[in-house]
Amino acid sequence: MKKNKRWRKITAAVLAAAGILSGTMMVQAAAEEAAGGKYAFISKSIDNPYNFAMADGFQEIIEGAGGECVINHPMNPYADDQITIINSLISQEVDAIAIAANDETRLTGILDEAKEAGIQVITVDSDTEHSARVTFCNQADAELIAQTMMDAVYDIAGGEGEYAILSTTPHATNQNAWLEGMETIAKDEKYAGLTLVDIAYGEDKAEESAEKARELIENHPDLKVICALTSSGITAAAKALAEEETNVKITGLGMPSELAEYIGNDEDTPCPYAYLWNPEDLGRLAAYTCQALVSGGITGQAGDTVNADGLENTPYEVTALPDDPEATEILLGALTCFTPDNIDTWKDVF
Ligand code: RAM
Repeated sequence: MKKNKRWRKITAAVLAAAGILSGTMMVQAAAEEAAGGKYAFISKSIDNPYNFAMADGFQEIIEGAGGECVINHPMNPYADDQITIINSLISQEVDAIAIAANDETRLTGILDEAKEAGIQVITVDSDTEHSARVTFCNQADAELIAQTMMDAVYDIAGGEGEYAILSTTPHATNQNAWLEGMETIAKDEKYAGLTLVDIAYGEDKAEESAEKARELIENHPDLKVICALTSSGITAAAKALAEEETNVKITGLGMPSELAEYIGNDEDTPCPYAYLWNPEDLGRLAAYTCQALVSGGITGQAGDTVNADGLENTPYEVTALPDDPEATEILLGALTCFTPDNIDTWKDVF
């Protein structure tokens, strides 16, 4: 079946080159192919509402166009779990894989195999080595995220004192990019009064993240702020802080629907404010990108555009990475701040 589809694409291309098939017919053929394809989404792990939100957005667009959607949530946020899934998807002859990578380098071999099998591979949320994927649907600029996090810590700590960072695993590309960004920004004079005392890894799991938050409070009696770069971690840690009745505050990246009860201005509420992008839209953008690649509408090169009906910034431009002009990404947009004033509205959105 896969070969037939490829053959259709090749036939259409040959006919078009010979001037036999009109441009409109080409687009139609491509759209039909994209609509009928089999599209896979691989999240970092199960037990994380953020990943379900991304998967929902992805599925909505794929099935809305008549495609088949295969959603995979690994049991653990590790490369090995994702490698097993990718192997299976190669056997299933899917047309495209969108993956939130648990590891920057360890997926390269298996993703190369997927590409050799004719599968379009993109990353979303968390990137791999650039050669392993065609393009990356990036939620927001890593420097912007890092700057936003540092400024939140600075503001909540009152410009001075101890802070800690709660991450997921030491291998997650997105977490590491934001972390490194924060460490660079922290060298600026403005942040000289702040001291990073610990980086904890909660594996994107509720229990582990809560446990790490408790350890941070215990090990650092002068700790003022925890910055959680993980949506499942921030909620679990916020709950732990509320239970511990500590003065330590938390901020970071979190889903408003989950965090709502922990956001507030009063002393007892652990989170003054937090940030995120729309994870459903990120999943939708990944789906549109996969469809455009499978249909041949784009190749993932800089200058391509992805039409994403219903998304705020459509059409989305494929841009070259400043540090690797051969590689590209597609930026979803900016971050939204969830405050005591707007949380009641946002908690019903995602
Ligand atoms: C967690 C994951 C994900 C990250 C969000 C903010 O759910 O680590 O990759 O983007 O948090």
